[in-house]
Amino acid sequence: MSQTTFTPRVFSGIQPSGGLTLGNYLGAIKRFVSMQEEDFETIYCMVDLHAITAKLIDPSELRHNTRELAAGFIASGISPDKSILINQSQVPEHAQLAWIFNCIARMGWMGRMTQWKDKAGKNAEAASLGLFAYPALMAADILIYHATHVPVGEDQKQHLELTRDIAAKFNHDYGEEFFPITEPVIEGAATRVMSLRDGSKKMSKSDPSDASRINMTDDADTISRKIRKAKTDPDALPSALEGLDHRPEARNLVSIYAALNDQSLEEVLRDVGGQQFGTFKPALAELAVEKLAPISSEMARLMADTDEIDRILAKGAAQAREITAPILKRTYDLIGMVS
Ligand code: AQP
Repeated sequence: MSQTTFTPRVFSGIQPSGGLTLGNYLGAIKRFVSMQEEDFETIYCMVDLHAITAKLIDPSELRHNTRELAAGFIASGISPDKSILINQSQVPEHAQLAWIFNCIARMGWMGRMTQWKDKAGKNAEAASLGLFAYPALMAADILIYHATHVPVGEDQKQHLELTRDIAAKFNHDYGEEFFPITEPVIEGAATRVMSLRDGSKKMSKSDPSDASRINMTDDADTISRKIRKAKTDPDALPSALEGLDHRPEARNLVSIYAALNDQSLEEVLRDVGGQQFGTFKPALAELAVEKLAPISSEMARLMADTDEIDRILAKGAAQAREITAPILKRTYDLIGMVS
């Protein structure tokens, strides 16, 4: 196969399945923002088609979540002038390519996805077909742009590997290096932010306990209270990284501090080693409020006029389709569909 050169292009998305969490912000959005300033075209997406795979959402709530997520992206620093901002269902080529990928991916590949196993739980028979096919739609989201890089949190690593497998199989089956083999970008001090109530569980928007997460819309008092009540152990903080071994809750709070303050874990531990949580938690709460309050107040301002958000998403969809329509057309041609 001939060597193809792809435009350096970033794609990533977040589900409007609830409100944005600190996990989404530190694991994904902070990197989305910085990649805008690098040598990439950047496309960021509210993946509303994914949001209905685990359970159906009240229609007005889904619309609200989607606009609020767009507000969260913009308030965090994603500029509609530098990045293409879209809502997935407004760019139909995502779903069209997903169908093709449903026919490329193998059942065995999908069945091995840990997110499928976690979310379907013991009752896989009752899970939706969409939940099973979720990673094929995610591969389509990425590859319909020929995206070369995808910034994500740790939890999405396996889905990115599947995206690479789908691209490689398509390229092999149709004898052309048509889709790029996309690189995951998993960077930062907090690529896996854990629940504040249980250091072995990921912080998640759909966790039934609101105390387990910091929502990007939480006010200062709520953030402080949640951090004060976060589960910890009785020991003082260590001065070196090895001292966090087997202390998942302590590691989580130190990682959050490091990511919010753009420091490494080692740097934070050098400063706070020896402190009790009674001292460290208020410092973390103060830092979290300082960093998150401007974002939540800008989100509130944007949500006061959702027409502006809708205009941004309509413009983004039009820009996106200039990229996606020719890629879908060429995909159909390669497969042998008459056009
Ligand atoms: N806790 C986390 N730590 C680091 N990164 C995280 N991400 C999510 N949670 C964390 C990253 O955010 C991006 C978007 O994720 P998503 O919302 O589309 O899906 P998710 O990973 O399933 O997130 P949630 O909050 O757990 O949603 P629900 O509860 O609906 O399933 C991804 O890059 C993800 O890695």
